[in-house]
Amino acid sequence: MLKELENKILKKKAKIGIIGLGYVGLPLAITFFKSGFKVYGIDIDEDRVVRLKKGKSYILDVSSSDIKEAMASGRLVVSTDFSLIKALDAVIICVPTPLYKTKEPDVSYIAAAVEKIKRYMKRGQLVVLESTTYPGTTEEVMLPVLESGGKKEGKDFYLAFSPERVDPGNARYNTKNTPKIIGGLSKESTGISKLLYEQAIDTVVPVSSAKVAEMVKLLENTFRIVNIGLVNEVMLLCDKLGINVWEVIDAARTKPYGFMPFYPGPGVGGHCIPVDPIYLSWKARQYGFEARFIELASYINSEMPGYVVRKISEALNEIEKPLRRSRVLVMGVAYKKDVKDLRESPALEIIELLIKKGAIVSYYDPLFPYLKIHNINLKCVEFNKASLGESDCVVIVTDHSDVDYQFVARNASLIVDTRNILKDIKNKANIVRL
Ligand code: SAJ
Repeated sequence: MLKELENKILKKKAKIGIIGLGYVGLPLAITFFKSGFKVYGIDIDEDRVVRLKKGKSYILDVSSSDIKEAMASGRLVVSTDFSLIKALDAVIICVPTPLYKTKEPDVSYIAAAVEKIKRYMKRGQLVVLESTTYPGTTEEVMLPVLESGGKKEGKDFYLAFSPERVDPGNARYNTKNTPKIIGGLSKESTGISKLLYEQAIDTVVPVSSAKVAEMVKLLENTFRIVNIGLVNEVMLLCDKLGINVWEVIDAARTKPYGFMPFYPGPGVGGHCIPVDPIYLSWKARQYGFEARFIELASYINSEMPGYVVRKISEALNEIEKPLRRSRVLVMGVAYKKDVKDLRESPALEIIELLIKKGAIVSYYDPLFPYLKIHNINLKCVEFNKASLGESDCVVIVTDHSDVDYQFVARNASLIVDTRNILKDIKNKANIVRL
C-alpha cells in the first residue's frame, strides 16, 4: 500500500485533500495545484466555496487569477462535501486552533475534521495536521479516532504533523519557499509525508516525531512573544530612566551577531503570537510545569493597551485637558501594519478603554471602513485636516504604510506615537513616543 501511494505521489496522480481553505489551506491548495496534483479543497463555509468557484480569492496572498486558472483546469475542486475524502490519497487539515474564553486550547475544529476523515477514510490514506497546537495533539486527539475502527497507523493509514509557517502579507516568503517541518507517528508516515510535500515545497525538514514537529512551531512563536514582552518591559524601564528606547534598539541592531531586534508596541495581536504560546503553557501545566517566561510575557504584553491609554491621558494632562470629553482619534486598528485582520488587535482594547474613561473616540484605518467592538459601532473618519485638526489627541496604534505621516504631524495638535513611525520628525513638542 505504501509503495502504491509513493508511486501515485511521484507520478502526481495522488489526489490531495485540504480541509479548511483559510490563510493556510488556500495557499497550500494552490501550491499543490501548481506542482501538478489534483486538489480537493473542502470547507464548511459555503460562501468561500461559492466565491472560489467564481474564481474569486478572499486570501491576501492568493490571486483571483490563480483561482480562476486552477478552477478552469479542473484540477482544483472545491466543495463543502466531506464525502469526497473517500476518493482521496492524502488529507491535510488546516483548521483554526483558537482559545476558549477560559484561555484553554480549543481543538474542537481538529476533532470535527478528524471525525469526518474517520467516517470517509479509505485504507492507505495519508492524514497530515497543519494547525498549530500543543505537543501531543496528533497522537492524543487524532490517532485514537483514526485507529478506532481497528486500523493501525503506519500500516492501514499514515499520520503526521507539519506546522504551517504562513506569514500573511509577506512578499518574500510563501508556502512554496518556506522550509516545511514534518514529523510522523511512524517512520513510514514521516517518509511518505516528506515525499508528498517535496513535490510542492522547496525544502522539507523531517524530524523524529509529530510531537517534535508540534513543539518546533510553538518554540518559534514563543520565541516571538517572549522577546516582544522583553522589549516592552525594556521600554517601560527606559521610560522611567528618560531614555529613548527606539534609539537604544537601533543602536543594538548594529551588533552583527547574537541580537535580533524586536520593538515595543501597543500590545500583541493576531491569531498566532498571543495564542500559540498559551497552548504550550497549558500543556506544561498538565505536567505540573509552569512555563513562567510565557506567562510573564503574556502578562506584560496584555498590560500595553492600558499603558498606552495612560500615555494619552498624561499627554492631554500636560496641555490641561482631561481625558474625559477629549476627542481622541485612533490611527490604525489592524493587529499589525498592512494586514487586514483585527483578531486580538490591541487597538480594540485601547478604544474600549478610552470610551470607558469618557473620551470621545474616532478612528481611521484604510483597511476597515467600519468597526464593531461589542456594543460599540464606529465608522472610519476621513483622512483630512479636519479630522486631524478637531482631535485633541491623535494616537498612532498601527503604522500602515500608505498613510501620510508628515501630513499627520503637520495637522495634529498632539500625537501619541506607539510605533515610532514619526521618528524622523525632530523637536516636535506635540509628539509623545512610547
Ligand atoms: N509585535 C510587536 N513588536 C515586535 C513584533 C511584533 O509589538 O517586535 C506585535 C505586532 O504588532 C502584532 C503582534 O506582535 O500585533 C504579532 O506580530 P508578528 O510580527 O509576530 O506577526 P504575526 O502574528 O502575523 O506572526 C506571524 C507568525 N507566523 C506564523 O505563525 C506562521 C510568526 O511566526 C512570524 O514570525 C511572524 O508572522 C512574522 O515574522 O511576520
